[in-house]
Amino acid sequence: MLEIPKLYAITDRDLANCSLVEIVEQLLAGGARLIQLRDKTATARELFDAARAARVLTQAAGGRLIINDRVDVALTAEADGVHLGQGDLSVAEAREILGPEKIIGVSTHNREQFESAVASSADYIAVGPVFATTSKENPDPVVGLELLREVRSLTDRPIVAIGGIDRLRAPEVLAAGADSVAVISALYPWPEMAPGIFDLNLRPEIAASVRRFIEHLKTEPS
Ligand code: TZP
Ligand code: MG
Repeated sequence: MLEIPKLYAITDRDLANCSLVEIVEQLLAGGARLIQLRDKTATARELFDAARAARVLTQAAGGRLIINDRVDVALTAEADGVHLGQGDLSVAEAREILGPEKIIGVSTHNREQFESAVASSADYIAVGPVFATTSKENPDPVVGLELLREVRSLTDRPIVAIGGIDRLRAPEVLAAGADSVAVISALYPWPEMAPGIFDLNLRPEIAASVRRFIEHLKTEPS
């Protein structure tokens, strides 16, 4: 069974205002050990180059690197695994390509999709959006904590909650049955803080915000 940290950190180049590799560097510096390389606008070439560099960094830190969407990039860059959406290759197809050792995660947005994921060889199953999110184009309807509570009894495999989770909400999400929270915007929280802030070097802020998130998860009962 996959051992999964409580925080699953996801890259966002638009929010971070720096390169994917710089983001990974900061996520690791903040203590994240499970990182998803997600960039919907990168070419395969760009994603591959970033994945190769990010893999060196994650390995050195004892972390794991998961590639969003692209099984080909995950395979070629020798990442630790891939995260699949409902529109990507199926878990079975990805498993055939990646083999038994790689981590395969899959997003689900309702009970039916969750049950299909349970029947697959997915190593973890993501559920969301738990809350409203602005980090995904055309997100599925919000599933709330109810779906998490409902599906918890269907599997022993790790459940990852995603969508609108900040550090204050994370404990209730874990209490509802999630093993881990996948987070984008709460790790890059400054656009609301001050206009023009993108002129500053915000990279250390990413690490600080990851650190705060992890510390909060340690102190809160879940
Ligand atoms: N899938 C469901 S919600 C979501 C994805 C990729 C975005 C999560 O981002 P945020 O900013 O933590 O809501
Ligand atoms: Mg996808």
